[in-house]
Amino acid sequence: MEKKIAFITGASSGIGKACAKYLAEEGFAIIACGRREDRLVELKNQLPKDTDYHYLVFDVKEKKAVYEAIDSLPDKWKNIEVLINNAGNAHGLDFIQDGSEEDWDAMMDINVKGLLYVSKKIIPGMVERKRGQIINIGSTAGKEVYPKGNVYCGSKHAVDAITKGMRLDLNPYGIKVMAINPGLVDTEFSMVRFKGDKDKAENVYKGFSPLKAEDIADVVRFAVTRPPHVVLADVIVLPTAQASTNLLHKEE
Ligand code: 8X3
Repeated sequence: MEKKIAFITGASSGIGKACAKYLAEEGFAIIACGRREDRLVELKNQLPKDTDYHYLVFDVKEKKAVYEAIDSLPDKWKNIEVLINNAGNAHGLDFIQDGSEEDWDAMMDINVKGLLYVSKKIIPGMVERKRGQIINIGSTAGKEVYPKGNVYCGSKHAVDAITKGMRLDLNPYGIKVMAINPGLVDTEFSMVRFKGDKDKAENVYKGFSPLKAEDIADVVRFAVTRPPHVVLADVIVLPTAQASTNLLHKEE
C-alpha cells in the first residue's frame, strides 16, 4: 500500500470516528475497529471517496478476538504507520464504597488491558520496521483524580504510565509515542458512564461549551503530520470553561 495506514480503535463513534475522518482527509488509509459492524460499514460512506478502507469488528477487552482480528489483516494492510488507541469508556460514577465490580472490570479491561492487547499485536511490526506512531487517548482523569472518579481515574493514570513506558522502551526504534488527554468532550461517553440515563448524561455538558470529538481529532491530525523529528509527547486539551477536572465554570 502506497498510503500510510492508520489503525484506530473505537472508530464507530466519537473521537475515534472523527479521527478516521480527519486522517482519511490527510490521505491515510484507514483500518477502523469497533464492536458495531453496521457503524463501521456506514463510516466508509462518510470518508473521502478515494479512501482505502478496511474495518475490523472486535471488542478490545476480548484478547482472543483482538488477536484473531489483527491476524486476519491482509498483507497489504499489515504495515501500520499510526496506531490510535482510542477505545475506552467510563462505567458508573460512584463513591469507592458504592462502586460495582462489573464497572471496575469494564474500565480496567477496556481502558488498560484492551489498549495493551491491541498494542501487543501492532508494536512488534513497528519495532521491526523501525518506524511508527502510537497515540494513546488518555484523559485529564489520567492526570488528576476527582470525587467518584476513583477507578476510572486509576485506569487513565495507568494509560498515562503505560504511554510513558512505551516511549522509553521504543526509544531505540524511532517510534513516536504520544498521549492526547482530553477534558470534557461531548460524545457518547456520558451516556455510557450513566448507563443510558439521558438527563444525567446531557447535564454533564450543559451550561458551557464542551469539546467536540472533532476538536480532539484535529489535534491528532496535527500530531501525526509533524516532521519525523517532532513528537507531541503529552498534550492536555480542555474546553475553555474547564480549568481542571475539579473546576468547571458553568453559566446558570
Ligand atoms: C473524560 C473526562 O472529566 O469525565 O475522560 O473524566 S472526565
